[in-house]
Amino acid sequence: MKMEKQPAEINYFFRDGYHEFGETIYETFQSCGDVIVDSWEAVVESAEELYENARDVITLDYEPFQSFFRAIGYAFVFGLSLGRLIISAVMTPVICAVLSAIQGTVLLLVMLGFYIAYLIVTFADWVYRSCKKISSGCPNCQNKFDLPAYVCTCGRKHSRLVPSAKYGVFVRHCECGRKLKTTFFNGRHKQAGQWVCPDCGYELDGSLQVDIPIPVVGGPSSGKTCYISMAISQIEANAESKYGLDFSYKPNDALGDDYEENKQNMENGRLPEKTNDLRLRYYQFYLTPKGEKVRNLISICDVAGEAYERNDEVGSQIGFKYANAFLMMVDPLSLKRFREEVADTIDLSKYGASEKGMDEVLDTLINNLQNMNCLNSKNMIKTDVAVVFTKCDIPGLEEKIGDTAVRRYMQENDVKSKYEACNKVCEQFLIEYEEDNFLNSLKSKFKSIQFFTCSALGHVEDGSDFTPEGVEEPALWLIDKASASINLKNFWGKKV
Ligand SMILES: Nc1nc2c(ncn2[C@@H]2O[C@H](COP(=O)(O)OP(=O)(O)OP(=O)(O)O)[C@@H](O)[C@H]2O)c(=O)[nH]1
Ligand SMILES: [Mg+2]
Ligand SMILES: [Zn+2]
Ligand SMILES: [Zn+2]
Repeated sequence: MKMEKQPAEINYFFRDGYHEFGETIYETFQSCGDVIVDSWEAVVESAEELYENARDVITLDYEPFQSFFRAIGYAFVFGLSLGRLIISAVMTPVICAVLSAIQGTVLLLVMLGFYIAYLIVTFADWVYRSCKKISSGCPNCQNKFDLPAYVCTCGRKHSRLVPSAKYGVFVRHCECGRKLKTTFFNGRHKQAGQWVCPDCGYELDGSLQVDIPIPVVGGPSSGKTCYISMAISQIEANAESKYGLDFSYKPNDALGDDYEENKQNMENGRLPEKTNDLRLRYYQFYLTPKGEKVRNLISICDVAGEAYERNDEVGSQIGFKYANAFLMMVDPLSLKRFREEVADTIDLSKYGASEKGMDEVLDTLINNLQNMNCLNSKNMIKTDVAVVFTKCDIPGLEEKIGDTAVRRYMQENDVKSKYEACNKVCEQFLIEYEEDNFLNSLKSKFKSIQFFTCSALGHVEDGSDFTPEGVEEPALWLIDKASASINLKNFWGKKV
């Protein structure tokens, strides 16, 4: 792969090496040519003198006696010059060629050394990155890449600060003269300077990290924002004590970050505002096992539910394509039959009942993912999905899909895993309320799905504190699946 031009000095062997090599050969052969020319001239000159003197001797025209001795002298000079010509015409080129060949070989060996070092370092870098799943994403333009672009303290942008045979394997010199480290191993990410998105220039964190974007999918008022705020604050509260993970929220000012505000509001029993943004809004936090150097940067992405009513809106957002997993929010009240059943007993507006059918939301998502080439050879989407029934504080739901229902199913069917039972119970619920379409699409299109039930609030808004139930589990399940370093198998009772 050819690297675009970097604002760095070209490695000596690339810039001067070739040039100097050529120059030396040229000079060597040129001086060799000079010797031949000189010798030739001497031969011609002595031959002429010899001829003239010999002629004088023969014709006895002019000082025949002296001419005779001069002729002998010139014959001698002629012999010497001829010898020199023969030697310089035959031997010098051979010597020049041998010297050049030696020089060329040495240069070639050094270059080869560079290439081998380059290949080894690049390969090691790749292995390390692949094993750790190192990647970065941009919460502004939603792109994903293996490495952000580096901006030197002088302002010059190095789009690929990686080992290169041309600019340097371990280090390169910026045009400003600064020495820049180019690999994970020697602290590339620790040096002064800035890391930015290679596409939009948005400032990013250049530390070693694994980018895990998880869009939250659901129609308008399905409970996405309540869930996200509550799930992140629950993970924040329990990360260390319960899961032994380090949590650190990363405020994101690409599109404005209202996590703190939502959290505060919800802690005081108030609801977050309706989301108006049709673009994915990334709520980002680091979640990493203690002592692990490569941090996971989790992005839970919210969007106004209306986005799922518009194909073009989802289709224009590359973030969906790069999603590691999806959190599918299902408001039980969006199941038409269920909504009709409970309409007489509860005040639907208090629950912010979502009227948008989940099958339509899912269709929009699947169509767009198909267009984005996210299908594998079996025509399935390679992404894990957590299907989360939210608002499970709705009266009567506990009996149908809540813990009570799950426990009962486990007892009656001798099922050991509560997750397996939860899947069965939720599937039955969907079938009972005629949502077969939604269920079939889910099961046929995604690599793996797991159902969850939760309540972000615990009860309708009444001024009292909210009491979330089961909100962190679905998010952590997906994070565990996506992250190489996080392992919560003890919590699930199996490896996910
Ligand atoms: N009882 C109860 N109501 C909830 C729960 N979660 C959400 N709601 C209600 O549902 C409404 C909508 O929730 P949001 O989180 O704003 O929904 P959203 O999916 O973000 O909606 P958009 O921003 O319009 O896409 C809230 O105002 C609450 O009234 C819950 O766990 N229990
Ligand atoms: Mg919202
Ligand atoms: Zn510089
Ligand atoms: Zn960007």
